[in-house]
Amino acid sequence: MSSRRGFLQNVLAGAGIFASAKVLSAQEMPRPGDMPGMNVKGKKGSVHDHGSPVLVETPDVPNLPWRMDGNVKEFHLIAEPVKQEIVPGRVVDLWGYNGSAPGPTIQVNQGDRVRVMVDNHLPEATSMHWHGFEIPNEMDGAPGASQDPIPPGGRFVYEFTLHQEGTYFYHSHMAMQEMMGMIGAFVMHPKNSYKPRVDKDFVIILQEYAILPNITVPNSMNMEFNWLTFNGKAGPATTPLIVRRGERVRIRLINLGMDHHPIHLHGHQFVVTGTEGGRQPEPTWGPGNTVLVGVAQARDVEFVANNPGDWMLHCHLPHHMMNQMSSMVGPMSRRNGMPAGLDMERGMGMLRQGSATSEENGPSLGRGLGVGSTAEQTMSNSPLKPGNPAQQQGMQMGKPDVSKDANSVPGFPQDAFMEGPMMAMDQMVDKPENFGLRPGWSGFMAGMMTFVRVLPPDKYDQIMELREKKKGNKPMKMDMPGMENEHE
Ligand SMILES: [Cu+2]
Repeated sequence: MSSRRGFLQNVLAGAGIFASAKVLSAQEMPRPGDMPGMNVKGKKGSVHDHGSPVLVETPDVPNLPWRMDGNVKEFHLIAEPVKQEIVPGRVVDLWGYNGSAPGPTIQVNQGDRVRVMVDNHLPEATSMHWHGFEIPNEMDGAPGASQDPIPPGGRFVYEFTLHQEGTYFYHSHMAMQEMMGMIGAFVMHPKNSYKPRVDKDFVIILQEYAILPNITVPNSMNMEFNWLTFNGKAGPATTPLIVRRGERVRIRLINLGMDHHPIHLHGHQFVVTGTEGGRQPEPTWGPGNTVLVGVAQARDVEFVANNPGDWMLHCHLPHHMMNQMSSMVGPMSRRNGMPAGLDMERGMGMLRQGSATSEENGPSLGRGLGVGSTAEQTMSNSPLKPGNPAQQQGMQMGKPDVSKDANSVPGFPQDAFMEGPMMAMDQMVDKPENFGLRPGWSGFMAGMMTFVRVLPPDKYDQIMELREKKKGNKPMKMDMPGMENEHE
C-alpha cells in the first residue's frame, strides 16, 4: 500500500501541487516512521512497534504531505477561500488552507528542520503564526512586528528547527481571518515515545461560526455563534473516533475561536497529559471526564478505552450542541410567534440590504447583544401545533413525541422540535465509521459532538474493512457516499 502512496506523493511533488489537501486522508497517511525520507531503507513497522509514535489521525481533515530537500522537511500551505460542507447540504464560504478549514494537519518529529512555504491566495494580506513555537523571532509570523504581512499573491518561506514536542498549531495572525477558519494542527512527535504509549492518537480542532440561514459567509464580527464544529464538521456530520476495546487513546483538543469549550467524554475517566506547552509531568494527571479548552489552548487527554459502547464526546455548553441556532428563525418556523408588521425576509433573518458585515447588519446580525441589537425582536418559544412538521429533504419522517396538553405548559417547546427522531439523517451522513450505530442516532447529534466508539474486535475489524473498501473505491476523495449531488 505504501508504494502507491509514495508514488502519489512523488507525482504530486514533481508537479508542484503536492500541497493539495485532498491528497491523503488522515486514515491513509503512513505513520511518521514511514513517511518519505524518514526510512530511506524502506523499513516498515506495525503500529505496535516500540520507539515510533503512532501517526495522529484528524477525522475529516487531511494530513499535509511533505518532501525532503536535503535534511529539510518541506511543506507547502496555500491560504485560500474554501467551500466547506459543515453538515449535509450546508456549504459555507470559509477561509482556510489547501482546500480545508481547518487546514491540513502537519506532523513532524522533534528535532526536525522544517520549511513551510506559505502562498497567499486570499484577496488581502495574511501572515502565518506558529503558535507556541520556540523559534527565531523573524519566523514568528507576527505581522508588522516580525515581518511584513504576506500580500495577496505573495509568498513567505518559513524555516526553523523544532526542539519541542507536543500539540501545537498554526494560524493566521490576522484576528478576523482566524474567525474565518484559518488554523491547522501541528503535531511534534517526541524523540522518545511518551509513556505509556497510546494505540490511537486523534486531533480535534474546535471552531465556531455565526452564519445565518440562507447566508454562506460567516459574520466574523458577531459575538454569538450558531455553528460549532469539530474539525470543520458539525454533528451529525462529524466522523466518530474508532477504537478497539482495551486500547489506550489520546485525543488532542485545540481551540481557536471566541469561546471556551468544556469537552466531555461519556463512559470513561481521562487524564490531561499535555497542554499547548507540550507534555505535562505525570504527577499532574488527575482523573476527570471534562476538560476546559480555552481559546488558544491545546489539551491532550488520555484514557484506556475499556468500556465498550458508542460514547458521546462533546462540548458541554448547551448552545454548542445545536446547529444553526438563530432566534430570527423562530417566528417563522414556530408560526404563532411571527410579529405583525414583519415580512418574511425579516422574520427569517434574511439580509435585505448590504453585506453581512455592513454597517446595518454587522454588529448584531442574527442574535446579539451589541450596538444595533434593538433590531432584534423579543420573543419566547411560542406555542405550536404538533404534527405536520416541516420536512427537510433527506431527513427521516416522524413526529415529535409531545403530550396532548403540551401547549399549555409554560416553556414548551424546548427540545421537542430541536432534536429527536424528526431531525435524524442517518442515511445522509452514512460512512464506515457510523456503521452499526443505533438507528435514528443522528437526530440527537449537533454542534460540537461526535462519538468515541469503543468496539469489540470483530466489529472494529468490520469497520476497518469498510473503510479500506471505501478508500479503494475513491482513493482521492473525502466525499461521503450519496452526497455528490447535494452541492456543487
Ligand atoms: Cu463549546
